[in-house]
Formats: sequence, structure tokens, C-alpha cells
Amino acid sequence: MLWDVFCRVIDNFGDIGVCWRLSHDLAERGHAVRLWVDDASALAWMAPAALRSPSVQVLHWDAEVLEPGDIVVEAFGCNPPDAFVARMQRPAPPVWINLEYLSAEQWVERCHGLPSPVMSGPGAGLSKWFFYPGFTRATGGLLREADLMSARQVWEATPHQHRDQWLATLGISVRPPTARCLALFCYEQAPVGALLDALAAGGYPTQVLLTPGFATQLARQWQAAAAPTSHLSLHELPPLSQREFDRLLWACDLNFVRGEDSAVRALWAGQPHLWHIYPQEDGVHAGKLEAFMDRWMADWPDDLASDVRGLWLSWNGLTPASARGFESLNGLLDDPRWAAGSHASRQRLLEIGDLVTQLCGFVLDRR
Ligand code: TRH
Repeated sequence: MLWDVFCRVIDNFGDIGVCWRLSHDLAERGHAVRLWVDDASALAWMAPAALRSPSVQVLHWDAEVLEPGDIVVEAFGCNPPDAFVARMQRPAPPVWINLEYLSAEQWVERCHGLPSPVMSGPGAGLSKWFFYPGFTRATGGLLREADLMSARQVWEATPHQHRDQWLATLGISVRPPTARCLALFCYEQAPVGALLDALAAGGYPTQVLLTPGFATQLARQWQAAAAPTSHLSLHELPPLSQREFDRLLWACDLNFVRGEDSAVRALWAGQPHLWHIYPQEDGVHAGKLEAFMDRWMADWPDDLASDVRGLWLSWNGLTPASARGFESLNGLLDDPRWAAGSHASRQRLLEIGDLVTQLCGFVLDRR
């Protein structure tokens, strides 16, 4: 089928990150996709031409209006251009999907899959279907391309060998071989200084791999003021493609991710991780974070869940500054139950149909 996916880049990289992943997954399954985006610049590094499927056509948002395809997906309620919507008014209109933001909150299950009649504007009379990603069978599931876990399992069979080979492509070697690697991708509010202080004080050989932007900037600020320590080294990374970003998460013992798409990739990586949720002015992100922690850590031993929750709340600035120590991190990283819990929680999610499989079925039932 022919899909028209509309993406408006608000800020950061998640909008285009999710839409590219969706488009590419559809193309890998034999569909034709037109990805309409107002600012495709991030694709230059996120999805280099060599990794792009010929079945995904990237078009500028304002390009000439074409006959709409079989399915129109507007990501995160971005409202496609009026001229395009007007063309959707035809005897057999395309199935119109609003792909919503990811949340672990209960209400998602009640809203997923519901139709919403369009009452005004060029789409008046058409119906829009709300499709919610999520963590349960009563939602649309999570993006997970068909070959992801087989590639992950190959890596997991000899993790240090794969880690060393991959890091070497970035000019990074792990010294000593027992050193811990951490991946850092965060927003500007992240208490990176407190984290690095704790790692420096912990005394365990640690290498922190810094993604471009806030992580690199905040770590440089810390480094400018901190006493040099031989066991803590910082490595600034170039922007990686989505494929290589996955391998960063596979290579590291602890992953700091943010937003929506990298947060999901950390779940599939299965390593211990901390999530910096996209901060929202009215503080609603706190409820979203709690809802996810409830699900992700549901079956973990109480003391482990409590300690990891404490770290997550500190990382998101949701506990009093005085209590925002990361000293517990060093001990937790010695605790094999964190990795075991992450693997078990991942296994539970793997039992839920992936988002594109569910979306294709949903659409076929409504054509
Ligand atoms: O960049 P983000 O903060 O995007 C956010 C979230 O999507 C949030 O839900 C949304 O409301 C806001 O944008 C507008 O985080 P996210 O979602 O992880 O997107 C980052 C993308 O960038 C993801 O696809 C991974 C990719 N990436 C790379 O491919 N290579 C890299 O080197 C890095 C650092 C990221």
C-alpha cells in the first residue's frame, strides 16, 4: 500500500526519529512511503543515504500536492496541509491515522483505536483514527523492526568482543577491559555534574560516551571545574545514524536516554538505563515517568525497584536537590539484578505485537 506520513519537527529529534523509523519499517515490509517533513535536516546524520530504503520518498511539507495514498499518518497530531487534506475527500478516502505520543499511562488503553469525526476544515466529514503506541496488548505496541532482536542476540552472545570492535570504529578502546561504559543522551536540565562527581568518587574505571549537544556541553562544564581523575574518562561522539546509535546502547553497561524514540531503543537494548523524560511546563511528565516506572519495574525485587526509581527521579529533577545523590549508582552497577530485571522486562514487551504489524492490521480492517 502507499502511505503518506506527515511529520512536523517541533524541537529535538524525536519527531523525525519516530517518523523515519516508522517509514523505514513500512518500506522494509514492502510498502511504498512518502515521508512529508518540514525540516528533514536531521536525516542527514540519523539516516544517511546509504541506509535509506528506495521505497521511502522524503518530500518537503510544502511540495506540490499529490493524490493521497491509501493511508495518511499524521504523527503527533501535526495536521497535514489543508490542500492535501482537501484531496483526501474522494469516494474511498484514505485511512487517516493520528499516531500519538508514547505514554505508559492507563488512559491510553481507553483511547487507542477510537475514531474521531473531523467536524470542520477541508477534512470535514472524514474520520481520523487515534493510534496510541504503548506497553500493553490494549495499545498499538512499540516500533520494533523485524530483524532487530536477532542482531541484538548475536551481539549479546559475545558482548565485550562486539563492544570493543564497535568502539574501535569510533577510535575508542576500553581501558582496562573491565571498565564500565556509559552512554549519555539527555536534556539541558540533567544533573550531569552530580553524576560525574559520583562516578569520580566511586573510583571504578568508567568511560562516559557523550552524544552531541547537551550531554557534551554539560560534561565539558564539569570537566573544566573538576580535578582530573585517572579512572573516569569522557569521550565526545559524533552524531550517529539510528543504526549506530542502537549499537552505542548495546555496547554500554548503562544507558542514559531521553524523549521517546531513544527511550524505546534502550528497552530493546536490554541494558540498565535511566530515562530523561521530555520536561513539560505543567509538570505532567512526572506522572508519565511514574506510570512507566510502575510498568517497567513491576516484577523487580522491591529494594532494587526502589533504588532505581530513586535514581530516575533524581535524574529527572523530581526529588529535592539534597537527595539527588548518585552515590547509590556505583553499588547498583555492581548488582546483577538490574541487568536481569531489564532483560526480564524486555522479554515481557517482546511478547506484544510490534507497532507496524499492529498498524498494518488496523488499517486493513478499515479500508
Ligand atoms: O530528541 P528527543 O528529545 O525527541 C523528543 C521526544 O521525541 C519527545 O517525545 C518529543 O515530544 C520531542 O522530541 C519534541 O529524543 P528521542 O525521542 O530519543 O529522539 C532522538 C532521536 O535521535 C532518536 O531517533 C535517536 C536519534 N539519535 C541518533 O540517531 N543518533 C544520535 O547520535 C543521537 C544522539 C540520537
